[in-house]
Amino acid sequence: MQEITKETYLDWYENMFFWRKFEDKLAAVYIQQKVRGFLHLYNGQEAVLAGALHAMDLSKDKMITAYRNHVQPIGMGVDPRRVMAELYGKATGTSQGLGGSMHIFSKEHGFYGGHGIVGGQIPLGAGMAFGDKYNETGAVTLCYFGDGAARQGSLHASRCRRVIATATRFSWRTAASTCSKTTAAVLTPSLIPLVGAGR
Ligand SMILES: Cc1ncc(C[n+]2csc(CCOP(=O)(O)OP(=O)(O)O)c2C)c(N)n1
Repeated sequence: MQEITKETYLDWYENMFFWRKFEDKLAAVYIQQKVRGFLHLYNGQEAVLAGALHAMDLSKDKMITAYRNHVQPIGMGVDPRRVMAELYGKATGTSQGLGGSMHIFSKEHGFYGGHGIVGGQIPLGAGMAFGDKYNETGAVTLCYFGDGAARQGSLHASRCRRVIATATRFSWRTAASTCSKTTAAVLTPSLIPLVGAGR
């Protein structure tokens, strides 16, 4: 990992500030109904992204996440105007305006979405990491999910598959899972039922 210097902190701050402003603007145009459909923001979690990007090798590593996906691709090098165009449903957007808020995608920049099905990105991320391990590229896949998604069978099935693969031939050190523990699954408290289930 690169050294963390004063310039790094300033760089992080500048990026985080830009991402926050970008999403604040989105919230404003959403209220004006210029952006349609759902809009899930990443506000408040920018530091997680700044740190993760610092640890990544952007020439080969990949990222996949859920629907709070507007600023990650920008951090990975996608032109913010293309992300904004996608949200406006324009042909110049990252998915030609067909994906919208939850489906920003840029294979060129190693950003694999943007997924609306809670937990849907987890087995996909595990598969991407497996592909890199299999092809010995040395690349790492970062897979983000919320604590609500942590209850999805897809997480446990992916982990189980990983155990089987490790026991046979492959070691999946290429997959890094990042769980955003906000104690909320959108508006539903995600810890209360978990505590109940543990009794
Ligand atoms: C398979 C599936 N079930 C239910 C939903 C409805 N849903 C959308 S967001 C959400 C909560 C997800 O919570 P979490 O993973 O913690 O992410 P957060 O949005 O809180 O960051 C649910 C249940 C969905 N999109 N997909």
